[in-house]
Amino acid sequence: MTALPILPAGFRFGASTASYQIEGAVDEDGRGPSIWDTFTREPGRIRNGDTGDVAIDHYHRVEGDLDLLAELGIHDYRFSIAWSRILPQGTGAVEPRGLAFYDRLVDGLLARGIRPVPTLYHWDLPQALEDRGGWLSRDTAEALGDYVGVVVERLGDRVRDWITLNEMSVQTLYGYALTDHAPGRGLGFGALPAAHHQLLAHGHAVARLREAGAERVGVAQQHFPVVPASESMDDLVAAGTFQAITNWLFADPILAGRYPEELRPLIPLDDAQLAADLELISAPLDFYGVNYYEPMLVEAPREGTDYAGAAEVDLPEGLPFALLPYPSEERTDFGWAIAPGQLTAILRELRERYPNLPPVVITEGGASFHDGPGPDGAVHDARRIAYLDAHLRAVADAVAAGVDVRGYYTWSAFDNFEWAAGNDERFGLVYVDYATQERIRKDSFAWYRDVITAQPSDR
Ligand code: IFM
Repeated sequence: MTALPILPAGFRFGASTASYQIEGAVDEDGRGPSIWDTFTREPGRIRNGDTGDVAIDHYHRVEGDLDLLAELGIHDYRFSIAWSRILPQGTGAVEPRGLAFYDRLVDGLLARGIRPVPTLYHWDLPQALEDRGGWLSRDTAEALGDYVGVVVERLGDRVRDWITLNEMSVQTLYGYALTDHAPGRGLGFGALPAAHHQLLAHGHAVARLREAGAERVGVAQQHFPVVPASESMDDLVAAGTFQAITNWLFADPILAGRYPEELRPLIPLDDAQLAADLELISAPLDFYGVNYYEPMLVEAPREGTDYAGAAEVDLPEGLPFALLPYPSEERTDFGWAIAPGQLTAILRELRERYPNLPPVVITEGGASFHDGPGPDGAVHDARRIAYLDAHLRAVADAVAAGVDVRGYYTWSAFDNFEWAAGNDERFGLVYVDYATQERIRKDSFAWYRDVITAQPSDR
């Protein structure tokens, strides 16, 4: 493998995590329950019945974990704030012990020379808000704005970079349209209000952050490149529809102030209200976060074909598109296609679609490989190194093609609770033994550190 660096001076390397996936301590210091506490307690929802009750116990091991991040040498650490630690009921009384935890985390990062990049919402909606309608209710968008106001008042003197929401498309699709993620509603197209209200929440969050003088504000969006299974008109139309639902439904309102035309009739708002909402939603951003994992292969459903289990997302029958596994010689241990060229492709597509695209940060990229400690006690994860190397080169290709990409954050710093897949899927640069909570640096940890060290800095 040729040595990196291949990215422009000042390019920022980071690592990402999220509160419910690492913190544990779900009943401590006044934290209120979130939809994931409820969901993980429902039988059959999560592989092996795993939960985030303890996860990697980061809440209690924060100092040691921060030392590991410092050793890794990352410029930026993206973590998320658990809404129900700050406002246990989602609105109303503030829990000072929750704020104190993130205060310590931010101070600990700054003391180690790492820039904190908090995500304000990464799927762990307070259960009290779900009980009042969750993301189907417009009030939840306003409640998020108020919560953001509380957080920025406390941390805004030290935090300069903020991410509003994580992957609203995934929460809408898996949590509201299907039943794979919390809250597991299974509403099909009835999930669309959840999309609009998360977008609106993003708009409220940006407004609150701007009022408080935040320097850099962005959002983290999952972008699945959508590839038609053939050049036939039917497949092109099917892929276009799926593309609109997974990508443009969430990116167009933010980056272009409109909904994709074909989806507008499904948004139950009159024109005046929609225009006002879109104005808020499309307030300019300082960066646009792209989370990239794999492409989707889409075709027009063929009569008599059973698509159940064909791709990793099982869609209900009767839709105008069907998902197939993306053809790839290499797959992660989670079964996801490894296709770095598709990262370059989606970045170029974003730049072409949005003339006002702000600088991009890859806010997540990584792979689950199940490697564990060998006889020598070390974790030799050569496949993760190859994966990251290829994806960094794909980013460099996008930069060479004129896309302004400013950073890459790997998912994830540590192995963690992978939602419906539980603890088996391991995305970390640091291996975590869930029985003992021992942390073991994987080979990719040293590799990433060396890449960062070799990167010309303009800091
Ligand atoms: O673990 C998740 C993360 O929470 C959101 N983006 C995708 C990751 C891997 O599935």
